[in-house]
Amino acid sequence: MQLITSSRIFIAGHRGLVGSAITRYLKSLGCQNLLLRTRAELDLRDPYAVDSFFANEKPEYVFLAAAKVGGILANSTYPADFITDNLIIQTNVIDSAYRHKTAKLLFLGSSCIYPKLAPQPLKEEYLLTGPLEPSNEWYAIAKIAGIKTCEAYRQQYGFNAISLMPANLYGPGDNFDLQTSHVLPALIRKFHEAKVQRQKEVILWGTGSPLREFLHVDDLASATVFLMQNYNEKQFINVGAGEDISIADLAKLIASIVEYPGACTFDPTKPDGTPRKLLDSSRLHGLGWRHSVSLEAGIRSTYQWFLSNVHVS
Ligand code: GFB
Repeated sequence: MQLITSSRIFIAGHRGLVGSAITRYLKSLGCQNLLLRTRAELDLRDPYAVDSFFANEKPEYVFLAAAKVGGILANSTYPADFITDNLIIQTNVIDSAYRHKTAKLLFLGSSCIYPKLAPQPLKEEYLLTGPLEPSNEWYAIAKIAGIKTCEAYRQQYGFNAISLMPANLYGPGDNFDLQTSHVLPALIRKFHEAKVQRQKEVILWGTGSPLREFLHVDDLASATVFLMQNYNEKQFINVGAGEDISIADLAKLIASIVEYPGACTFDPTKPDGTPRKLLDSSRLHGLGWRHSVSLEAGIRSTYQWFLSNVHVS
């Protein structure tokens, strides 16, 4: 069975950064049978509601992009929510998809599943070879459990569930709340507001030395559909852009795009998180997929999205 434009496709989490990008991409391909539910319409933490949704709608393909996500501060402020919500949501959706005969499910993880001090770039086989980064271990444990749930349902039931591990994502639809967001949207907001308010200095967290690999969410969306069409293995697969950048250099790049002329100071009392998490995406490249959005172009378009949708003045 192959995903075609008339397939019944459920995008769990279609209002989030990832789910909205997958929805846009599938619509651009002409998919007409997208099954979309807001949180008010379908609480994915409720196993009975999820089961009844699958029983009634019988999705053929599932993109599992619903998750409790956030940046370094959100992860350490809400550890119970990050582990429990994610475990419950993914278990409900994977189990119902299997029981109601979904043809294929794609689960989304994160590069934080790898050990904090694993060799770089991170190959898929480094999973579970060392201790996790403490600032996001709750989220990482839930995502590792999601990978293993997919593997277990494949092994025991022959259910075609695949998993992707993306680099740090950004793009239109991102969360720009300074308390809960990831670094890239936080810096867009901080530099923009400092420019508008003519502040002389912007304070950023940590030392600026950690390295991060950023992938535009439209590239991730294209990778999810590519793998939905072309990949049917137990082994989860990395999805990255192949390059990383220090937080200090990212700050310089964003400041220049936003045209903020002032200074930028790091507050080392705030956590750095893991020192580096560059993915080795050669397995995916070997299948024929490549990303296409450069970091600079991606930040420029995300800044425009922010100006039109978040900070309209
Ligand atoms: O994106 P981020 O919050 O999470 O932070 P992680 C990345 C780096 O940016 C850290 C620094 O070294 C932060 O200290 N940073 C500097 C800032 N200024 C800021 C700021 O204003 N806001 C934020 N948020 N960071 C996440 C995990 O880790 O990666 C998630 O928490 C997930 O679980 C995600 O896996 C992909 O990259 O450290």
